[in-house]
Amino acid sequence: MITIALSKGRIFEETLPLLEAAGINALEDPESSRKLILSTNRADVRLIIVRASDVPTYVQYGAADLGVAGKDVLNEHGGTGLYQPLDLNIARCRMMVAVRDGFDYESAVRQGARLRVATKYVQTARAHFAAKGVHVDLIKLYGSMELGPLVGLSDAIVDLVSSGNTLKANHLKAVEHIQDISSRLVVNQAALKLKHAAIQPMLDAFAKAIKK
Ligand code: PRT
Ligand code: MG
Repeated sequence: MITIALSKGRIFEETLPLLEAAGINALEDPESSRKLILSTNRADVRLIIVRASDVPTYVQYGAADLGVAGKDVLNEHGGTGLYQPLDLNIARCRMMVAVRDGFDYESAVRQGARLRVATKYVQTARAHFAAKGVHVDLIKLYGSMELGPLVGLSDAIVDLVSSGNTLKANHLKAVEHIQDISSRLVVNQAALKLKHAAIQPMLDAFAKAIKK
């Protein structure tokens, strides 16, 4: 049995065509089904539905053989025990620093002010500001980071931006680009050896189907 870990929403939707290219079709839709284990047209392949940030953990421990996870999530997880053979080029967005419209980020940084930064991406934020030599107090949040600067929780946020509409709607502006983000295929290293005959053809089919 090959188990593939996916999260609901954009990753599931954008992975479906890649699965199809490998001859794998989900028999249920996670948006309408409450099942967490979904069968496919192939008796030897199943999908499990987990939180986006839990995908690397399921694959690391071998509870799933394969998974699809954003680079943002992999940066936070660290990637231990994971083989990352393919950038699937899906769920693309940008990791950015953003502040309130009126906030003078440049001079705050120039004056060596200690910035308060709210984020779900603590490792990414720590590495980014350390590389710039900017002192920060990191405040860990689990979502809706955009609220932080509006209610005085923080000076800045580190968050993902795709259309920019969420920043605009909340009177925030992006002031720094940290990294381009897309989702990667992750593979359990032991499974790749033990189930090589089943997994390698899937990797080949995914690689061929990736849109540049
Ligand atoms: O939602 P949940 O808390 O369950 O988990 P999650 O947010 O980690 O999962 P999900 O499914 O929302 O995102 C899965 C992956 O999609 C992320 O790990 C990213 O790699 C990728 N991705 C691509 C995004 C976005 N685009 C994105 N725009 N993830 C989140 N966003 C959010 C962003 O955090 C911000 O709040 O969308 C908002 C901004 O969008 P715009 O279009 O208004 O700029
Ligand atoms: Mg989300």
